[in-house]
Amino acid sequence: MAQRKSKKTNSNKTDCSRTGMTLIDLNRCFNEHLFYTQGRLPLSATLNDHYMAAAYTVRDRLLHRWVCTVRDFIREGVKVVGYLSAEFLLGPHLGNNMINLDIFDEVREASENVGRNLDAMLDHEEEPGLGNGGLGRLAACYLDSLATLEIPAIGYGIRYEFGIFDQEIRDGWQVEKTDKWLRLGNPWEIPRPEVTYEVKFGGHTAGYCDDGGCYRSRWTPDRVVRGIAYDTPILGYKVNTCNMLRLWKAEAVESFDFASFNVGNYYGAVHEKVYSENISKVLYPNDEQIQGKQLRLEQQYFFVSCSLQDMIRLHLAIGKSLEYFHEEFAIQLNDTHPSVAVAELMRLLVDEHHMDWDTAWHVTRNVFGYTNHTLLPEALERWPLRLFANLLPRHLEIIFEINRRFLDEVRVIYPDDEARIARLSLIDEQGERYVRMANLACVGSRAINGVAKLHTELLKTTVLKDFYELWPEKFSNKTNGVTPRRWMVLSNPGLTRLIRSRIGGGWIKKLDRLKRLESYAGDDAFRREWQAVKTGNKQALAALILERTGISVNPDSMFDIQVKRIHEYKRQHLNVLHVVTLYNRLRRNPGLDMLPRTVIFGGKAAPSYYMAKLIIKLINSVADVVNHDPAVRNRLKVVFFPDFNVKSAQKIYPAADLSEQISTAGKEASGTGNMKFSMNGALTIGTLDGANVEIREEVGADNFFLFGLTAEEVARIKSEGYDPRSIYLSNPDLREAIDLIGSGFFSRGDPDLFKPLVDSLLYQDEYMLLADYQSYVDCQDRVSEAYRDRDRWTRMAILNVARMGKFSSDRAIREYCREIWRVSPNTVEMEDFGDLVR
Ligand code: GPW
Repeated sequence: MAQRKSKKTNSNKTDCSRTGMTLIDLNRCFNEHLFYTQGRLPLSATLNDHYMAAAYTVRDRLLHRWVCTVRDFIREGVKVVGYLSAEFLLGPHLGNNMINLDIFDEVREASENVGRNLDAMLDHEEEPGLGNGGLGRLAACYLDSLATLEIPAIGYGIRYEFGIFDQEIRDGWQVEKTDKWLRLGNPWEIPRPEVTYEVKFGGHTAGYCDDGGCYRSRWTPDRVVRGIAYDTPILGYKVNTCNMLRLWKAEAVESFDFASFNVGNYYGAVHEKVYSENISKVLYPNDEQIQGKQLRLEQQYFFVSCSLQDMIRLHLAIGKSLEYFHEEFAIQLNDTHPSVAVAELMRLLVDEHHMDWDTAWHVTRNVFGYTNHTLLPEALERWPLRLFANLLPRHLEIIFEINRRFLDEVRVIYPDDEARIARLSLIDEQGERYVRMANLACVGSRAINGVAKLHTELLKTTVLKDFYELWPEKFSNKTNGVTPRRWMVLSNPGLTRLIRSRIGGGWIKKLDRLKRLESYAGDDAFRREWQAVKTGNKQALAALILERTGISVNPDSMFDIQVKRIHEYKRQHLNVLHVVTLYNRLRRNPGLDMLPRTVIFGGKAAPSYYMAKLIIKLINSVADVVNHDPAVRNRLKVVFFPDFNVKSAQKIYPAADLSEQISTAGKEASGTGNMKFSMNGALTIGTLDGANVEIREEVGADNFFLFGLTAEEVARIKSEGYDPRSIYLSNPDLREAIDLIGSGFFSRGDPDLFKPLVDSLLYQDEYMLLADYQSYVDCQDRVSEAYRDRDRWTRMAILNVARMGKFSSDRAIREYCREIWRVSPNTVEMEDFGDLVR
C-alpha cells in the first residue's frame, strides 16, 4: 500500500504525455479555472463547477493544438474536407478528449490522489444529442478519424438548441422530454459572434441585364436570417491536429429594419426574432422517415448556405480565385439532407460572384461527393415543388436550368427513352410535382457512394440504377466504420488494458493489429482474464439497469442485446417473438433446463411513428409479465433500457454477449452498432444485411450466427406473392406466440392493444418476420448451445475482436481521402504559446 502511494506521488511529477505538463501543472490549471472561470473556492464548488473546471483545463490543451492546426491551414494552403451533415451525434467530450490527449490514466490517478471523483465528473456531462442515430453518429466517428489521420477538415451542421428528445417510459409507453443540453452551459463550444452570414428566404426573382449585357436573375427575398458560428474543437488521437466542428445558430437580422416595417409594432418585431430563431431550435426526431415540413427545408438550406459562404470566405482569404475552389475544398454531402448545396453553390458563384454558368458548374460538380445511407423509399427526400418555389424561388430556377442541360445530355445518350428520362429528371412529374433531392445530389457530385458492399450493389441495381448506368465511374463503396477510441478505449477500459498487456497499444490507431490477438484465443489464462473483464462490464450494466428500471438482472445469464432506433425494418418485434417463444417453452415445461438469458432492448421511436411506439409498449408489457412470473425462475428476464444514447451505449456494448442485428435483408444500409458490439467481444446473431455480410466475412462464418432470407430471396418471394398467414397457420410455435400477444395476455386481458401489430404481421408483414421466424428461433437455439461451452464462446469472442480491424472509421476515412476527396495528411507541429503569439 505504502509502495503504491509513493508510486502515485512520483507520477505527479512526471510529464503528462503530449501535454508537455506535469500532473501538478494540470492540477494548478484546474484550480485556476475553478477560481477564475467558475468563481469558486474548493469548499463551495459544486460537481458542475468541478466538471466545468476539468473541461476548461482539457479544452485549453485542445485550443493550443487548434491554433497550430489553423496556422498550418493559412500558411500551407492545404486541401480541406468540408463534411456537411444535418446531424452530429457526438456524445460526451471530456473523457474522449482525455483519451485523445493521452492523459486519461494519469488524470484518473491524480484525481484519486486529491480525492476528486473523475467518474462523477464524466457522468455529469450532458451529451450533445445533435442526431437521431446511425447517420449522425457516423459523422461523429468520421470527425474523430479525420483528425486522427491528420486531415484538415471542418464539420458543418446546425447547433440545435434542443437535440434528440430524452426518452422516458411511463406505463410501458415512450414519453418524450425536451433535451435541454445547454442548460448548464457548454464549455466545449466557442461562439464566434463575428463569423456570421445572412441567409435569404422566400420572395421572388426578376431577370435583368448586367453591365456586360448578360441575362441574370435577381432574388428579392421576403425574409433574412443570420447564422452565427459556434465552434467545437475536435482533437485527433495522439496527434496535434485539432479540427473544428462549426455549427450554426439562427438569429434575427436587426438590420432588416423592423422599425420601418412595423412602426410601433413591438410585438411584431419580437415575433420576427422568435420566428428566425426557430430555424435552429430543434432537431427533427425522425430517422429514415421524412416529415415534409417547411421548417426542415429551412434548416437544411440555412446551414448549407452558411457553410458554403464560410468556405468561400476562407478560400478567398488565402488569396485564391473561386475557379479553383474544388482544388482547395472537398465537400461531402451526408445523405441528401444538405443536397440543396448543389443549387446554392451555383447561386453563390453565378449570382453573387458573377462566374459564368459553365465554370461554376465545373467547380460545383468537382467539389461535391454524395453518400447515400438508405434504400427505404420513405426516407428518399423529395420536396413538393410549390413549397420549394415559395421558400427558394431562385434555387428552383437554378435546378430547372441544371435539369434542362442534364436531360439534354441524357437525350443524346438515350434517344427516345422517355421513361428513363422521366426517372432521371430532377423533378418528379407523376401527379403532384416534387424536387428529387437524391437526383440533384447525383447530378451535382463527382462521386456517389453507399455505406456497405451489399448496400452499394443494391443502390446500383435499384434506387440509383439509372444513374449507375449513366455514370458507372462515379460509384464506389465505402463500408462504414466506427472509432475505436470512443468505442473501445473509452468505453471498455478493462478490455483495453487486457489487450494492451499482450499486444501493446498500436491497434488503437492501426486496428488491423488486433489480428495479433488471434494467437491468444487458445490461451487459457488469457481467456479467464477475458471472461473476468466481460463479467465486470456485465455487473456494471446490471447496476445501471437496476438504477434506471428497478429490474435486477443476473450477470451470469447471457446478455442478449438489441439497441438501436425502433423501426419495423429493424425487427425488434421479431426478437420479442423469440422471447415469447422461450416463455411458452417454460410455461409448457416448468422444469426445462434452459440457458438463462437477459434480453435487453433500447432505442427511441420517432414521436409520430405509431407502430414503433407500440413495439416499445409490447416489449415493456412482455417484460412485465415474464419478469413477474414465478414459474420463470430467473431463466428469462426482459429489460427495456430507457433513453438509449451515446452515454448509455458506452456502458451497454461492452457488457453484451450477444448482438442482435436482425433487420430484413436488403433494408439496413450498413449498421454501425453491429461493429461496436463485435469490437467489444459480443457475438452476432444476424441476417445477411448491411455490414453484417462483411463482419461475417471477416470474423469467419463459424464465429457468426447467421439466419434468415437473403436480400435476393426477400425480393423474389415478395414478387411471387408473400402470404404470411399461411406461415402462421403452419407453424404451431409461431402461432402460439402470436396468439398469446393477440389474446391480451400481455395487456391485462385487452386483446385490442396489440391488434394493430398482430394484424400487420398476419396480413402484410412488410418486413417478413414470419418468413424468418423459424430460422431465427433455430439459430437462437444454436446460440444457447454455444454459450453453454464458455471456453468455446470466449474463443469465438476473442476471434471476433481480433478480426474487426476493417471496421475502424480510420480505414473508412482513408478510403474517402484517397478515392473521393484526394486529400492527404498534414502533420501539425506544436509551437510554444510564446512563439505563437509573437
Ligand atoms: F435515411 N441512417 C440513419 F439514409 O441513421 F438518411 N438515419 C437516416 O436518416 C438515414 C440513414 C437516411 C443510417 C442507416 O440506417 C444505417 O444503416 C447506417 O449504418 C447509418 O445511416 C450510417 O451510414
